[in-house]
Amino acid sequence: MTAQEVNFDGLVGPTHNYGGLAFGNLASEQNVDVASSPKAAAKQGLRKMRAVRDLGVLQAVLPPQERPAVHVLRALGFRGRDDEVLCKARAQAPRLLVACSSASSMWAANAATVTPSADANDGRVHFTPANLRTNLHRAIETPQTARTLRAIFSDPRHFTHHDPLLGAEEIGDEGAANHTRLCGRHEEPGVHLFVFGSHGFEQDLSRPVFYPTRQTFEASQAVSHLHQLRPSRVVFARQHPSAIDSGVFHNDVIAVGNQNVLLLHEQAFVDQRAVEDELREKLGRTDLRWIEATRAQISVEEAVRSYLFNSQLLTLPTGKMALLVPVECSESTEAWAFLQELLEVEEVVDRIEVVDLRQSMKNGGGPACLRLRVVLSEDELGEVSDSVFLHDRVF
Ligand code: SUG
Repeated sequence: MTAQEVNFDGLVGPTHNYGGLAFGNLASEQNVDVASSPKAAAKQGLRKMRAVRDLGVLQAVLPPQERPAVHVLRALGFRGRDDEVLCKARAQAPRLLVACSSASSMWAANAATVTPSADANDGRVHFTPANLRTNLHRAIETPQTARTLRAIFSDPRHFTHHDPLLGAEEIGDEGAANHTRLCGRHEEPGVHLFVFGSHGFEQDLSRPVFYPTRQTFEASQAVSHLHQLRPSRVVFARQHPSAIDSGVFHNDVIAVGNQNVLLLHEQAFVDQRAVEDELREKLGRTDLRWIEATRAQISVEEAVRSYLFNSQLLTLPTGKMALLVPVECSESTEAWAFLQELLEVEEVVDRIEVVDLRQSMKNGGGPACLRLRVVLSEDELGEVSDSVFLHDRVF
């Protein structure tokens, strides 16, 4: 049976703003208090979804979460009517109100880790909502994300939902932003690349100096166990600490993969050659196309500025691939030159689509951040309500 990837994008909510909430995410730090336009942000997100759909790739929408999260303020002791709770929070704990007002659930790549049925011993699609414990404004997304995913993928014959990992530092989990599945065709068993920033129990010297790590090895390992993935089909890689210190707060800021293709920067991982060798070995007969940008081609800093690797690498109905990149890539000489090479020399992609997501990008959220990939067989797809898919009447 064939399988295909569905992209679930988070819809931008009406409280979208620049709160400077994400330490280590340079765009978030740099744009604090810049005026936002939630309407423009929502339109940009929808246009991006339409571009994906127009490429012939299935596109679905995740609803925004209710914000300001008055229920969180109440749970923290603010009392009264909703308007009173908000006024008191503004007077007594303004930063808390900002955190409770973030529209951050738009970055659906952090919603959960999802693995297809072809890879699990029980033959089901597995979901683990991310605990997002590094930042309060993100951690408060998890309960609603879990409910939303259970509602959309409700048939227990096909879908298994795990509880989020407990919200402790040692098991920080940021979901699919640090997970890439490589395979031949989507329906064939895949190899899972889990990327972590640090070991939860280690006080090691190889941590980044300036910025926090968000994903731990222990969290990635737990998700791989829960999802019943075979150890012979799992690879763990550690993010390069200097990349994290340059603003690579998630792996999807420096690498993107699809099927047998992995695009990445040479400074993505510690011991990068060993990661490549292990992936090749575990992929067996599937020929991995590992395409690495060197520092001479583009610095990590420029990769972060342009979000070159936060692109969406999509399989088209023709079997060829397209890369959907943020407009910032077309403004970067180095990023654009690398893209031309992918198109003309490597011939790994057939076309490049440029999208304007500046509203989200100012918070460090590019095309790949805004989507959660779910690979589904025809039967599984048949169990998902048509109402979550993007239709023309949305525009
Ligand atoms: O968690 N930004 C998000 C961006 C998430 C991007 N996702 C992926 N790379 N997959 C974050 O850092 C900024 C919010 C603010 O500052 O108002 C923020 O949370």
